Amino acid sequence: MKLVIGDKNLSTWSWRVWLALHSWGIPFDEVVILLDKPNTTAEILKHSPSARVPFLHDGDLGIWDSLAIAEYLNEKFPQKQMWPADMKTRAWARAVVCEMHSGFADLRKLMPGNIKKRLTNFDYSPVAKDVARIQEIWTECRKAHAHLGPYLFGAWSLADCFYAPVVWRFVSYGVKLDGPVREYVQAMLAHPSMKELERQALAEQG
Ligand SMILES: N[C@@H](CCC(=O)N[C@@H](CS)C(=O)NCC(=O)O)C(=O)O
Repeated sequence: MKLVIGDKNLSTWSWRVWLALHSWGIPFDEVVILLDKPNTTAEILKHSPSARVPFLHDGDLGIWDSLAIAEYLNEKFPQKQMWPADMKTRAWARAVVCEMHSGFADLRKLMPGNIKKRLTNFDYSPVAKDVARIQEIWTECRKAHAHLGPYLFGAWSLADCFYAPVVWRFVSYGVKLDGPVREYVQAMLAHPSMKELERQALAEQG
């Protein structure tokens, strides 16, 4: 399989799928296309008809959109258990992932993902509603699953891959973190695949 992604430092949608492949030990080649360059769209269009990354090549199949790719990986590698095993828990996990996938536009706009960035005193009050809702999601997930492990649904799942970009946004923009939210961010930053992605992003030029 070959994954087409944007910069390791910037491409939040790419992070989700890269984390899924890396964390579940699925071998893949990668093509990195730098975003915000004059030829970015032309380069992406060589792979993806949506002019967006991530895009996954698997033989003669091509899939775009991070959620469609994640669901494909889940079906292709059922033994990896990317979603929680219990049906009701799985439905909850998909609900929070879909809420992330289709929402929080204000937060994305005001606080673009950038692993290298560290701001103090950033005024995130214009997106306080988004920040509060995400913290509510994390707190409720952690409350119900803390006995099973440190991630949203206990064990590492696709839900964590989809919320990883917010973890870095909260760190980059100095969002105040307390209690279970703080613990979750710490657990995420300590995950080996999160650390590897961070290492590669910090090493990236540009
Ligand atoms: N809903 C899409 C969104 C993909 C997206 O917007 N990707 C950005 C990069 S993070 C992109 O390709 N931008 C194209 C550009 O900057 O020209 C997904 O989940 O994959």
